[in-house]
Amino acid sequence: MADNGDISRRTFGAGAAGLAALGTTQASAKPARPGAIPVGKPFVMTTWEFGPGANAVGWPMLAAGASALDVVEKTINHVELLGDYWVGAGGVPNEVGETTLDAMIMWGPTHDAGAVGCLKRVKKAISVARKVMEETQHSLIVGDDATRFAARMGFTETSLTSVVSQQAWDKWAAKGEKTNAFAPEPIGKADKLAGHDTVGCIALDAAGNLCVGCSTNGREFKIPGRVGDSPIIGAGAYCDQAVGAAVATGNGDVMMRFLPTYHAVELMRGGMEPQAAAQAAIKRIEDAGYRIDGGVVAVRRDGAHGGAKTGWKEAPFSYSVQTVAGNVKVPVK
Ligand code: SD4
Repeated sequence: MADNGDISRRTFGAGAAGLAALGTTQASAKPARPGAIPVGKPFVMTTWEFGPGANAVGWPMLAAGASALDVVEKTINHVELLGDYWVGAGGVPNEVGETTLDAMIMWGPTHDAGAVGCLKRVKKAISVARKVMEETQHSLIVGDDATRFAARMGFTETSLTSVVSQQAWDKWAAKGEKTNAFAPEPIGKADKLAGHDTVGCIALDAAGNLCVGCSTNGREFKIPGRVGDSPIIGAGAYCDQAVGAAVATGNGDVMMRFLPTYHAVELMRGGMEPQAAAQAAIKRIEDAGYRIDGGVVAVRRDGAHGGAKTGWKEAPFSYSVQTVAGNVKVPVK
């Protein structure tokens, strides 16, 4: 993937002395088409219940002038290290009891992106995804090779198993059932997957640059090697510097077949409001007959936002947006 000339692959993470204490970098990169794109007012949006706490990490960075890239990474790192059962270390095990992670990050000014799929034994998946974006020409690295890449980039290998994930697997394995990944496709009839939580984050910085990221450990008792929608660009997340960004959560095995975040961003490009764009992306999946739990949140670069969901009767899906005016938590109906 090419740099746009404004910022080189290796300088868009360059530090600025004034922000060093925050561990952040300067919001120095210029929009792709200066003049054509309004700068906009900074915001950070994070999905699910993580929202308010995660935005409380990202917003002070933005307010201090940090790059949206740093904000998305650190906001997601916060969630990855919470010990949640669906995101990051200690989360849902696969069929053989191992926790593996998917994550991606995409940077508006260059349209560059980096992702990891089925990452093993490394906690901060979004940070490894950032290294894929910044240090290589690749966009997606998977499996044990993603772990080897992370080690090469200086990340520490550690077990992602926790007492909770071990107990969950022991209980499931004791039943002797086959993973539900072999069940028929959820067409016409709702899937029976356990709850979900993928963290998605979108930020716009003071320089008017947009970034999106997401991180998950995917699906309980998945077949080893399974990679979901989260690290697939345009499926789990997508951004376009001139338009806005979107993130997805839910049954990624189905959702990735529709590239719902790409779809939502393209609809916003055509002038559709964010909420209508998210609804249309979800409707495309429903219209194909799929009955899943899934959600999309779309944020236009001027800060207008909206979300849509399908299914999810039990888990109340929400997202939170923080601006200079404070944090707003929005339930998705
Ligand atoms: C996946 N989409 O791997 C993720 C899981 C998720 O809300 O988002 N759950 O399928």
